[in-house]
Amino acid sequence: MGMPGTLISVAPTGAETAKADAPTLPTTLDELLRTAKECEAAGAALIHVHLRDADDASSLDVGALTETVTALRETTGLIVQLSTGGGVHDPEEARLAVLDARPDGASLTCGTVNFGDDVFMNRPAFIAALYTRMQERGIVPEFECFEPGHLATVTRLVDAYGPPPGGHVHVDLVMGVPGAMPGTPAQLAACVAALPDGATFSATGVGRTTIPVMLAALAHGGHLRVGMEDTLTFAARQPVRDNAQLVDRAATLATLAQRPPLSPREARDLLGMSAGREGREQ
Ligand code: KMH
Ligand code: ZN
Repeated sequence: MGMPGTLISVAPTGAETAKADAPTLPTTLDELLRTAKECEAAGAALIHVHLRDADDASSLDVGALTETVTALRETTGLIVQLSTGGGVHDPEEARLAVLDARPDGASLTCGTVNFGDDVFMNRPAFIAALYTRMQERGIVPEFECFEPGHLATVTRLVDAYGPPPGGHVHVDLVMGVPGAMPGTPAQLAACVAALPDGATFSATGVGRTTIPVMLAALAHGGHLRVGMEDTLTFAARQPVRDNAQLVDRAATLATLAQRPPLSPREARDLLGMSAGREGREQ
């Protein structure tokens, strides 16, 4: 069997950057759909979605999320993953209600973490509530680990509540957040050694850790997340043009590593999503 391809996920918006500071950040539905199509053409298979309200703040409005999930499915073949992290100030109830929009997948942050000048709060009981609600709804979690200790929570969740829908564990290492684990090859190697048996992983490096994390992830057989949620500078003194530029660079590096981008269908197989969400509902 040859080397497996690379899942490229794009996180185009996030909750933190102001549109005024990054004018190509997609913050309206039209902008998001255009970005999604460009990123799919450049090699992305999955989109990690945050919405903004009219004031550019994080929005977890279930109606808008549902409309977005439908529109992304109509206009692209991308796997649609909604953020249940939102912004640091979003309340737990609203974060749980994101799952009412019935995406293919959702992010699940596996612990509390310092986040710049803020704290991104994720209580154990809340993490468990998100996980079990995803199991009921057939929504595939992506276990977001901002700190090495968050990996222990992945194992604890699966041991306590059983496997995720589709049966496969996929972890995303979010590295280089100010206040959290560094985005270094050595740190990535330590996290890879702590993954649960059989798990796959993606990694993203925030800011200037983007490239070392991307290269280290490829070297360890991992997958890539890129996008303006995490990276606004393409190179020294060169702002990112748009999300497709970041996806294109990731696809080029993955191809050079002899692990070209997975199609959305291949990515669904990897993530245990091939049966469709209805087939995974409990
Ligand atoms: N915006 C961060 C506080 C996620 O999407 O699940 C949380 C975050 C993680 O972006
Ligand atoms: Zn996010």
